[in-house]
Amino acid sequence: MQIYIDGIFYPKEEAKISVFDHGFLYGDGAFEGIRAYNGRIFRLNEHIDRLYDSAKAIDLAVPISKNEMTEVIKGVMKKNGLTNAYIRPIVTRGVGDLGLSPTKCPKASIIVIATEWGAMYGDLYEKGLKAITVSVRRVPAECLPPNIKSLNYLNNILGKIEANCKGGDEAIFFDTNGYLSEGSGDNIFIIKNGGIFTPHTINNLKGITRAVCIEIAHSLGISIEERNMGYFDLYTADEIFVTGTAAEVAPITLVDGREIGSGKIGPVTRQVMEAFKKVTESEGTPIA
Ligand code: PXG
Repeated sequence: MQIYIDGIFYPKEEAKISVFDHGFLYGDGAFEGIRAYNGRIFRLNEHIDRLYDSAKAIDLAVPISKNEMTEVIKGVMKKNGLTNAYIRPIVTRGVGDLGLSPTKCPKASIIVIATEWGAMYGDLYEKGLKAITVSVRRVPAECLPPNIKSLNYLNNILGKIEANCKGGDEAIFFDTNGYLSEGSGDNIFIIKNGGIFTPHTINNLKGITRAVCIEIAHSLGISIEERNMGYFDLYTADEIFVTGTAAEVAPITLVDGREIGSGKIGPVTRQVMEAFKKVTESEGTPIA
């Protein structure tokens, strides 16, 4: 595996950053998770736009242009001989001192890792995931906007730990107002009476897979609406699925030990899963 750091490729064992990098010391930086299918990078421009927006929101200047970033990402895929992969571009604040101030970090660093990574939840795409509503709330936008895909995922990880401890495959977060937010690394969709509902993106990450699923719903003629939801909507849903680059479209059949709908993967979820697979197989920015 060859990893890109600031213009140079290093073997995995030698790919290292400074202990004084503020990305390491404080989670001061931004990242993306991107997938490539059959030699094409899925929704690459959207991921690059979100990476640069995350960086902009924390006043971090990415030292290369978006076009250059595109070429770097394609280059990492080529260098590693990959056609199907998970790609992780990272922009860190760079090397500074032990103080918090980013003014002490003259230059941001860019790291790109790409690796083969199949279906994240294995056989659960057929069995359904068990989800747990966690007591830790999603960080509110007035503290840290969930739309910054920052290097600090402790809020998400605390939820994942709680879900793991309680025997769940994924966490479901509420926000501090009690509204449904998202999973630890995915957006959430609820199906009720044939319609699909998903929370507004004020309290969750504006997921790129989420956007694809909204497009899919429109193309299938299924009604889709953004709205505030709570526990009631979750427990009385006919079907639930979560979406993310890593998770793709994953069905949730049990929440807090309660069966959702029939307790089996529902027809709308199946339709969206199939359509999503078709989209990933037919689109994307070619590597070559
Ligand atoms: N919400 C959060 C908090 C995320 O981190 C998504 C939603 C889905 O967004 P996309 O654009 O990918 O559809 C994410 C995705 C993991 C993992 O291991 C997930 C993400 C990042 C890193 C790891 O599940 N982000």
